[in-house]
Amino acid sequence: MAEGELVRFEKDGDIGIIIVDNPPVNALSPGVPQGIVDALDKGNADASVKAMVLIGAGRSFIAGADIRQFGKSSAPPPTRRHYDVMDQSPKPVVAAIHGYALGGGLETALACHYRVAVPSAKVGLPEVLIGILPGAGGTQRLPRLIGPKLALEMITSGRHVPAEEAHKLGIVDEIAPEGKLKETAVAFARKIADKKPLPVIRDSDGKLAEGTPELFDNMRKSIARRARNQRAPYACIEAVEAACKLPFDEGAALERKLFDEQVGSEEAKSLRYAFFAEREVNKIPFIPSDTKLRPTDNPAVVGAGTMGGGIAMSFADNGYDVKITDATPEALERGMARIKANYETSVKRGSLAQDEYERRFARIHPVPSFDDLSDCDVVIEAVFEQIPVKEEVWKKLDAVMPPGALLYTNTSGIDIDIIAEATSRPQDMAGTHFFAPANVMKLFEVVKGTKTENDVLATAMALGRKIGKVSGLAGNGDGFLANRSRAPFGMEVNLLIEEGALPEQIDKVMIDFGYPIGPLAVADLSGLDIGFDTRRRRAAMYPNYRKQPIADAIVEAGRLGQKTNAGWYKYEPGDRTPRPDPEVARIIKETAAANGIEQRSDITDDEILKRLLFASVNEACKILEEGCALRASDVDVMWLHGFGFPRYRGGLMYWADTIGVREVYNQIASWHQRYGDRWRPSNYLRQLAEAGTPLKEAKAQKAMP
Ligand code: T1G
Repeated sequence: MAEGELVRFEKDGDIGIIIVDNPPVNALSPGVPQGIVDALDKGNADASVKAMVLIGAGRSFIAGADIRQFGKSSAPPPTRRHYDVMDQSPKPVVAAIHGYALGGGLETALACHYRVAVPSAKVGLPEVLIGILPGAGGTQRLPRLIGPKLALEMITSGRHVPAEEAHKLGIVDEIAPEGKLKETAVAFARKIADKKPLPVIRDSDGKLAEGTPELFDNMRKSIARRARNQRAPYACIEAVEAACKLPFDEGAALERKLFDEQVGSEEAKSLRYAFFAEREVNKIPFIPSDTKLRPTDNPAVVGAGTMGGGIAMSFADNGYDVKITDATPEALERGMARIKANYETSVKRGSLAQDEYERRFARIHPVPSFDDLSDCDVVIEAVFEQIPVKEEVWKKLDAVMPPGALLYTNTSGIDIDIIAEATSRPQDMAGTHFFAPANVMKLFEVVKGTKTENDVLATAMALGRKIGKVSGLAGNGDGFLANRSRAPFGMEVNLLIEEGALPEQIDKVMIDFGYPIGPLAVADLSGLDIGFDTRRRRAAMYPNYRKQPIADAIVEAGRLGQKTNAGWYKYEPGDRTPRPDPEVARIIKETAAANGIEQRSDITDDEILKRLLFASVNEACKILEEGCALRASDVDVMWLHGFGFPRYRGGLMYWADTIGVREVYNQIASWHQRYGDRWRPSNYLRQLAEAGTPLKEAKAQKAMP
């Protein structure tokens, strides 16, 4: 094989083997499609070849088009696309699938005559997740193969479908034993080599009759909430609908037209940015990539409260047997009952099968004492957020955990070094900060203590991914990265209310912007007493902490949120719909008057949006200045997975670039003049503005402490 040869052709007797070899995921980078065409021509021209097998080298089949090429000026489309050459191949081609067949990868496999896959393989058309639609016949071939209804579900969700299910759906013709893919595919090819006519999907339209207008209208209605402000999901539906109305080539031409319109859109660019930001966040420059990870096979959780229970569920949901303990048998019993109730709610909602619930619950092992953790290799502490409580627990854990065990704390803001010093091995400690509800929220904030070893950090980052989370690294400091960058957002919400904005106005602005739920309704959901306690703690820690009399008055009026059917909104019993409450408007007005706060009536939606988000952009720049974040795209990943920031906007810093770094800085500087110190611009932000450097390219200005 010539060096760098992306596609090679080999023979196994009378079967031609086409091998795509473009690590890491055999993307259809420049040279790959042409390589496949050349190999097909070679096989078809070779009289000794009766059939061919297309297979990926390394860990996967083809994971799609090369996303890095999008938006780059690419060469004119090839006259002979490999999909079409495959269609017209006189000799059968069998796709042999392992790892992933996604996007252009599955479209390539659908252009083959047959598909064989190992059980661990996954197939899908996830283009909608990066703001586009399948552009190489997927919206035309898949509905012809499995029917428009199932095709619509796969294409509008972007779901990765496991091979066994794909076999049931008729996408995969045969399941090969793990590790025996090539030989099974070759045997399959030999078996069907003389079968005529060849099954060419583009010519089969038997199932398209199922594609009624109701089907497509219902799909449009069903995605309306999650596809708000987006175009790609609707373009997907339009293309599949065309498959049911138009001949293949015309449908494919419409698909291509929609694709070309979408690939350069802001929506697609933002989602591509998010895709690569989620890959970049895993790379920690100061940790050598060959750092050996410590084992995390026997996890334990200390503290069976809401967070501890959710953490234990995250482990169980991802196949781990996990121990859990608490200070008293009663507390442990309550914790296990809460976990059981959470699972039963999911079963009732139909989002979890009864047998799967039982399997997961059985993996959570309540143990009466810390001594029972002596065989665990990782422990996550999730006890009450008070230093003395943490110190007492860690002293006990230090005595029982085996040498080299990983000591992780789920604190959301206490100085990691203080907790670490409660043990004799601070180098083995790091923060692993989950977000509530811990078994649902994806963000897993790994916090570096001053003495934390590199392998302890690297293992934590990997552990997060193993339990289905998105790991991101943060430096130690008040609120670490995520909460610290969000705190000014929360402060501006409360101050805008003081100045005269109503909760429903603020929430509408953020919902229109793309958030699933507004910040005030979120506060009601998690309970206003949490914010109240945090403000009390901060006022005690920071003498010139800016008190928030109105937010406090709401709580002092006994309005704690959904749990009291009254908070910033009122709630009908059993109904979670936030309803504006004139009583809140009265409390706001009276408390403002009582505190001599002048209220304005000219607060615009634009001011609300920019004050909330610019405040956090400014703080994120300060965090980068101090080295407590590695890069701006990490901030964005944390906002996407920790705070529900609308994904099709890329993230906080990426979105701010759509406004422009200079305009953001100028606005912040003018608010600094108007509102004082809380709007003091970050020096780093000023430098970025002066240099015109996009915020998404901002990087740590110091080594992480
Ligand atoms: N293009 C370019 N690079 C890619 C890539 C792709 N399609 N997929 C992965 N990579 C890189 C990734 O950036 C990372 O690089 C490395 O591979 C490992 O990825 C015509 C137009 C396949 C499930 O949307 O979902 O086809 O950081 O860390 O967790 O209609 O990657 O190491 O430098 O994610 O094991 C459709 C995208 C494209 C699939 C593997 N395909 N990829 O996950 O590894 S559009 C997709 C994934 C298309 C057609 C249209 C995942 C994965 P680096 P990783 P992983």
